[in-house]
This record gives sequence, C-alpha cells and structure tokens, in this order.
Amino acid sequence: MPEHLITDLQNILGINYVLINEDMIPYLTDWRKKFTGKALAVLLPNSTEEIATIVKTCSKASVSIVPQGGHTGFCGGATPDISGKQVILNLKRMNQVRQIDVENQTITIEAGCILQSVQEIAAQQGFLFPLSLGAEGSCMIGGNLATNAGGTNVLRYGNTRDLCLGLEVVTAQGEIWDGLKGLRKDNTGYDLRGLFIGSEGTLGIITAAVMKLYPLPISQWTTLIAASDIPSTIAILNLFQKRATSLLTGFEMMTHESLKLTVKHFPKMANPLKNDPPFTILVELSDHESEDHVRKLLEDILAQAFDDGLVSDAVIATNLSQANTFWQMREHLTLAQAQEGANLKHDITIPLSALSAFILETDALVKKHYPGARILNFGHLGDGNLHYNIAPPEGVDYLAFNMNNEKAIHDLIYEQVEHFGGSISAEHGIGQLKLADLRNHKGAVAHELMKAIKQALDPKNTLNPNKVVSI
Ligand code: FAD
Ligand code: 2HG
Ligand code: ZN
Repeated sequence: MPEHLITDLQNILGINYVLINEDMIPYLTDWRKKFTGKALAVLLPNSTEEIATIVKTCSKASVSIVPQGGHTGFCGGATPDISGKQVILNLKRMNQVRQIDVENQTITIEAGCILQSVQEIAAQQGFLFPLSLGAEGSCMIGGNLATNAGGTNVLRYGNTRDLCLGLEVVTAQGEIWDGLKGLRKDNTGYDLRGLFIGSEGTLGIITAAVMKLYPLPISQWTTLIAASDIPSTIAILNLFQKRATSLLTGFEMMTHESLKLTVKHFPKMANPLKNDPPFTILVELSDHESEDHVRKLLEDILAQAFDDGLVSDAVIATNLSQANTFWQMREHLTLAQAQEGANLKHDITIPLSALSAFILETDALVKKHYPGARILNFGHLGDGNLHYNIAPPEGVDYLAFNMNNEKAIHDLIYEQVEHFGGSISAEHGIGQLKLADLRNHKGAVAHELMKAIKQALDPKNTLNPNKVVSI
C-alpha cells in the first residue's frame, strides 16, 4: 500500500470522512458480534462521483474495499477481514430521495437510505413500500439490494429483487453505470441489474436504485392461530392461499421453543393463545377495497380451518395496537436469540411439499447427535423459508458449544437441505460465513460460472474479496 493512500482519500472526501484508529471501532463488528475485522480506514462518501474516485484510487493502490450499509447482515459480508489492509466504504451519507414518480409508481433512492425511512416517505405519499424486516430501523436499501433481502412481505410482493426496476452502480474499475430507468419491461441483453442484486458487494457498489411502490392497503387484519403440527400448518397456508389469494400478505410460523425463549427475555411478549401450542401462526390479510370484506373473509377461512380440525385456537387482533403486538412477538424472536447468545443459524428454504418430512427427520437427527440442544425453528413459512437455528442445551456455554459443534451441525443440516431439494440461503446470503459451503451446494458448474463472473467484472479482486466466492 502506498504511504500516501490515506492522504489521497482525505483529499477526496475531506478529513472528517476518513475515519481511522478508534473511530473505526463501531464499523468493525457485525450485528451478531460474530465477526470482528480490522481496517485501514472507514470511508464515508456522499456522492457517486466520490465513490468512483475512491474505487479508482484504492484499485491503483491494490487495496480492497468492503462495502457496508447498516451492518445488520448475518453472514459477515460487510465486516472486513483481519489483515487490517482493507478499507470499509460505508454508504450512510448517501441517503437522499432523488425522485418519487407518482404516475410510474416508483421511488428513486440512494443506497444509504434507511429502509424504515423509505417506508415512511412512501406512506406520506399514499404508497406502500412493501419490503419489511426486523432490522428495518437500521438496515439500508443498498444492503437490502446487495443481499436481496426477504422479510415478511415476500409472499405477496416478492423479495428485494422483485421490487427493483433500476440501479446505479460503481464498477470495480471506478466507472459509473447509470441504469436508473424505472421500466417494467426492458429486454436489452444481459440482466445487469439482476447480476448486481444479491452480489453482496463483490461485483459493484450500488449507489442508488429505482424501486416499485404499491397502493397503501386501507385495511389489514392480523390473527394468531394455534396448530399442532407442520402438516396442519401447511394445510392452513394452502387454505389461505386458495381462499384469500392476493389478500394474503403475511404467513409466519413460530414454534413453542422459540416463543419460550422470547418470553424469557421479553416477558411482555407472552403468547395470547391458550396452552402454548406447538406451532403459532401469524396470518395477515390486507385489502384495498373494504374493511368488512376482508374481516368477514378471515372469519370464514378460520371457521373452515376449525371445521377441518386444522386449528385448535385463534385470536384476531381487534385494533392496530394489538396487531402490532402480534408482529412484535414475531420480530422479537431474533432479538431474544441474540440476547441469549450467538446461536448457529441456518437460513434455509425447502419446497413446501417436503417441509414436514425435512423437519421431522432433521429434528430427530439433531436430538440424537446433540441431546438437549434447542431447535429454534421459525420463519416465513409462506415462502418455505425456515430459520432453523440451533442453540446449546440450557446452561451450556455458547462459545464452547459452537466451537466444538459448529461445523458438524452445519454439515448435518445442509446435508438434509440437499437431500430435500432446498437452499442453504433463503434470504441472508453467503458472505464469509457460508463461503466454503457454497461450492458444495451450487455444484461445480454453477460455482465455476460464478467465479468467472467475478473474474470478469473484478479481475483485480478489489471489491469484497473472499465473500461469496474466492478467485
Ligand atoms: P450490511 O450488513 O451492511 O451489508 C450486507 C452485504 O451487502 C455485505 O456483503 C456488504 O458488503 C453489502 N453491501 C452493503 N451495502 C452495499 C452497497 N451499497 N453496494 C454493494 N454492496 C453493499 N434479512 C432478511 O432477508 N430477512 C429478514 O427478515 C431479516 N430480518 C432481520 C432481523 C434482524 C433483527 C436483523 C439484525 C437482521 C435481519 N436480516 C434479515 C438481515 C439483514 O438485515 C439484511 O441482510 C439486510 O438486507 C442487510 O442490510 P444492511 O444495510 O445492514 O447491509
Ligand atoms: C427473521 O426472519 C430474520 O426474523 C432473522 O431473517 C432470522 O434470527 C434469525 O435467524
Ligand atoms: Zn427471515
């Protein structure tokens, strides 16, 4: 690294926006406190042109760049390695709304906009920006795009990729690609936008995006439903899909074990359903027409589910505040697990038709090989997405348990995922956490294609090296 790199960067950004020494500390450790790295500097640019100049400067000095948004990712993608030779490029100052196009129903936003503020700005204009996840108060739209985040509205509106119409990206060579057209159809060759979405900062730096907006629903009804097993849970999902079709906007599953841990850390999050059922399902219906219609539909579907013997108890939220409490129960699962200790996360998808067998077999294997280990299984069941997390037996130290068992537990669960035709990452991505697992999972051909793409777009390995794929 040339001696004068820091001075060059200070000349580009101004001295206040090149953090060094202890000022870097908040940027070096991820949300879960699982990964801590070192860095030469943390850079805080506020324009696309500044980012382009930084990339050219760093590339010339052979210094690699770790893009960072809200640093809430679960796979260590935004955390630098321990060499101390990388720079972090945090996009939080790139937080302008560039345009709201009411007729086109789009919003053009910079990568550092906080997700929740985008939802709020859209709502002020009478629109819904449907991306919604527990970290929305601190994750940023660039991070959401770079991870192709999912969350709780995917069932109805799709994941971040489905919500994006255009991107502005700084390439690994420091060129600016302006792809900010808000077009719903554009078949002009390779899908560059699609390539950068979900690339976790390894192919380009996303600086702005055109995102879809939707009409705000006028009515939402939220209910908690008790189910005794996974087949009933899936039958309930299918019933709602059949009868509520596009009015179904949320279908989340929480197991008894995960809710027990939530109440331990957040006693106010007690389950209003009687007798702590094995499975608690949160269902949300949304309507743009009439309040009465959706309420009646919900009651009818529930009545049918009771008649069919699928449901043993249900509570419909009578007001917004109660609906929010139901959602908070769901969002506090992750917070409670983080308070308890950094457990072993498996963010997986399984085809719904194979889900029951997967859970039955995998639970049995985990219980056999790791007696007493807690299976904290919950997730966006409507998408077949489970968060199949494993915590040590009550009272056993997390660090020691993870150190002894992490690889074997990941292997066991990922083998099961392969066997049942699933994916080892539904929504959190690969980062550094699953780098080694990806090759097995994708197979040699797909993995080589991914490496060829990285090699073609970033031959000097300037952007987020050793995340997703190594070249
Ligand atoms: P970061 O963590 O800062 O970065 C993530 C990756 O993107 C890194 O590889 C980074 O290098 C890259 N990156 C960041 N910004 C850019 C950019 N501008 N250009 C190029 N690359 C970039 N995720 C879900 O999908 N669904 C959930 O339901 C969900 N719930 C969560 C709940 C909680 C409580 C927490 C803490 C996290 C949750 N997450 C969830 C994970 C996380 O919030 C998402 O992955 C989110 O999209 C990350 O955004 P971020 O801004 O924090 O990105
Ligand atoms: C969620 O769905 C997040 O709440 C976090 O994706 C999942 O804590 C987890 O493993
Ligand atoms: Zn999730």
